Amino acid sequence: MFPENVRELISDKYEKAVNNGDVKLIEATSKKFKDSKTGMQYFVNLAPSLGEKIKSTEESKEDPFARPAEELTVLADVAENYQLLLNKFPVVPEHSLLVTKEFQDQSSALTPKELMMAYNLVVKMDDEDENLKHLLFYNCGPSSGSSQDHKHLQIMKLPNNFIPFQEKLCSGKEHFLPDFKTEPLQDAKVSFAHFVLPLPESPEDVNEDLLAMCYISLLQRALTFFQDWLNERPDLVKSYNVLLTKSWICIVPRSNEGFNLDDQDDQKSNDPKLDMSVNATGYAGLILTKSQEAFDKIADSPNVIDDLLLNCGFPNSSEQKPSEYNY
Ligand code: B4P
Repeated sequence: MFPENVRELISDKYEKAVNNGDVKLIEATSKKFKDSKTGMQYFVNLAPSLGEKIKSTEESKEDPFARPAEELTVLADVAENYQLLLNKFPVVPEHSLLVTKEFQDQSSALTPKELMMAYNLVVKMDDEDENLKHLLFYNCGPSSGSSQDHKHLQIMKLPNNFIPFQEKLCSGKEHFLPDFKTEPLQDAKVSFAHFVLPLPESPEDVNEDLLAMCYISLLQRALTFFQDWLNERPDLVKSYNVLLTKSWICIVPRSNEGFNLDDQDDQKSNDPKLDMSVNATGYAGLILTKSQEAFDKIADSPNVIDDLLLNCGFPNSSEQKPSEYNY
């Protein structure tokens, strides 16, 4: 599906594209924080120049993946119907996209074939000897933080020595599939709902069927929220984030793309709030902001991120019994 040297192919293509100005690496300063309340690690990127990117791309409603530039194309043909492209506006070098050749909707579920491709790509990109780990993610639906409607999965390198909370949650746990007695893992310390399953240690034990069963069982829990909140939020449109590494898979149901202070009733509250949007990466603790003000709020009190993630998701449901899921 992917050549053995896919990491090298991405690296070479990326270097050329940056030198020729075809990829624009967005400059960012980054800092790690730890939330003392939840134990969650955050890696925050402050990228003030993102504001300019947003202004320059706002007018263009064209599908950027319909006719991708040769300069950004790493593999023009993956499993017949997909292509591997460089992200034109990365914050993390070599950030790449797995895109359908023909237009498909970003609100559509991942297929078993796509899950297998995604997993294979992560396995080929990771390198234990070099401590190189990747996060593959899919922003699905209008509130998931996606900006492009053409179906695309994204992969980027995790910061060195950065441990997403899902990794800790799965540490020492064997792979299992949820059933009527066993729920997916959910960290009770964070405020937002999320569903995680550890994957088998050996890639040889991972196949399309296993990934599809993991995905469906997690998605079932995520979609329950949309049914339960129908009365309170009739405007809700099904949206969720999928996060995948070599060792775990996670789904996060989403209620809002971002948090807008102007829309809130509780403006009287003195608690600082973050006025920004998040995509799947946020739910691994990777936060991207273009505003110094937001960065300072986080530095002052990292727990504001947990509050943001709750406002863009749903309340943690780890206390709920399995039978209460009825989707
Ligand atoms: P989407 O799923 O639609 O949206 P997104 O990742 O949230 O990126 P967005 O475009 O909204 O960018 P943002 O300002 O939030 O993904 C679309 C992808 O296609 C993006 O990666 C986009 O850059 C890329 N793209 C757009 N036009 C393209 C073209 N013509 N050719 C090739 N690729 C194209 O964030 C800016 C960047 O930072 C994005 O790359 C984003 O993915 C990345 N990012 C977001 N959160 C991050 C984090 N926490 N850490 C590091 N990087 C992060």
